Amino acid sequence: MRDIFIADAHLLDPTDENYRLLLVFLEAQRGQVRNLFLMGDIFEFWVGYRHAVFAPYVPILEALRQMREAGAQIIYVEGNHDFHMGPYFEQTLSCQVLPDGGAFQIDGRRIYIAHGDLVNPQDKGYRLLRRVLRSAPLRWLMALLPPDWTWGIARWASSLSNKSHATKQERWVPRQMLLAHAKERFDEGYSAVVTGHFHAPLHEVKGQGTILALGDWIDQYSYGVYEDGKFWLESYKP
Ligand SMILES: [Mn+2]
Repeated sequence: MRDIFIADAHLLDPTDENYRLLLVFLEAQRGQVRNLFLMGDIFEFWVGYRHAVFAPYVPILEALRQMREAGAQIIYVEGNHDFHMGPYFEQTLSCQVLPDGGAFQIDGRRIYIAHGDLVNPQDKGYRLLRRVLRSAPLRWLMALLPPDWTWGIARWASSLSNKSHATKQERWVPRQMLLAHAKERFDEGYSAVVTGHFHAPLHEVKGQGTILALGDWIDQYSYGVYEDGKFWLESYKP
């Protein structure tokens, strides 16, 4: 049994290539996975309601339910596009939801898992926005709006931010920042740090531990694997 780590699929429409391939991948992994770590931004937009889910996400939710039924424990680390995972993830899928990431034990070793959007301590503006978006009042407001409206607002906000970020298309891992972040975690006793968010894969073994940045499920189709005490990255080629 292996552990699988996936991040940044930014799923939107079941007919998209990356969405389709994620379903194929999960089906092939079914029954062989102990822990499935969904490391954030799996969804382009998610907010959890008690009795409703967004229609485009029905196929992936069903695939996750089948993974769960086949014995996988699902751990959801929230991203900057998918948070307030809510009752569907916590109850229906019995996921362990970690809003900010944090500690996780595998085979008696402590690893640190996080989406990666908090790796930069200088990014104060983003941290404030993040706190507001995740605050209780905003969660209540979103719960009061009809799901069709939240979906529409989120798609509109995302089209605005895509426009403003159109110039910085290249994807890179801020390696030094990630190493500094990992060093702090290693000093706290963690033996591995796994993050997503940067859409570029990175795997380094430093004296104290392993650093894994997952890449994405859009261009790289990269994901992390842990088995028999070792971490590595793989790239999915169907
Ligand atoms: Mn992200």
